[in-house]
Amino acid sequence: MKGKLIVFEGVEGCGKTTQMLQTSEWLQNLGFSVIVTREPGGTELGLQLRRLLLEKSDDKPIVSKTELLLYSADRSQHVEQELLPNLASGKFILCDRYTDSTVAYQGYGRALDMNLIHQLNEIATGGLNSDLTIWLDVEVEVGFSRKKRDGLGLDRIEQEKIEFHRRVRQGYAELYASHPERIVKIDGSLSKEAVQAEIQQILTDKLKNWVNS
Ligand code: T5A
Repeated sequence: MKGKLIVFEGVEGCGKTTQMLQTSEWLQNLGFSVIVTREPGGTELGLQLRRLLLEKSDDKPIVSKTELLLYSADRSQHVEQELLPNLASGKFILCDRYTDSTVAYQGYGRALDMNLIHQLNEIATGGLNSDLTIWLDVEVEVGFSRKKRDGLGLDRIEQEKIEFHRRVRQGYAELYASHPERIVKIDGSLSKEAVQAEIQQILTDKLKNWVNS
């Protein structure tokens, strides 16, 4: 079987990271070779870009178009250095955020030109799409109440106004409506166990097709 790219998406605190790690463990127990990675920050260069992107700096705000270019640069490096080689060697890649984040955050959130975003996504990925994208949908307030409970503070993007994050969620809803062949939606407000059970069910069905393809 060829390698597969499975992406986890959603607003802040939707539970992506938690679910991605549990899914990795489950797939490994089934005998698959799995790597987990993320954007931004899935490479050495990407870690530096992640810091630039998420650190709060009031006196030197990042211009929206620069922000878009930095996320694209991170993705370009990540695709070449991590995703393509691991897919070629037949691995399952579980990735925390990918191209849909740019559409949702820079497109819907920042209202940047959608054609420009699609062009940059195409350039950065060379046309590599996910085999499956799992969108964990929660109300923005639910995600932030989880983050508040964690007490870790908010990064530059998390500190945007609530309306920004509502537009991001709307962006995911529109992406889901446009790409039902690629994106599945799960109610991220359910318990961690219930969300994981749904993910395992979806992947069990997918695996039947993938193994035979
Ligand atoms: N970004 C990214 C862009 O603007 N454009 C882009 O192109 C890309 C790629 C990246 C930031 O960059 C932006 C989006 C982001 O702002 P990130 O690393 O993805 O940041 O950070 P977050 O999205 O903030 O990820 P978090 O790790 O904070 O949130 P997660 O992964 O959604 O949530 P998780 O699993 O860490 O859980 C958060 C808390 O909730 C609990 C967990 O235990 C944890 O305490 N939790 C639940 N509680 C109750 N019920 C459940 N079902 C729960 N699931 C998790």
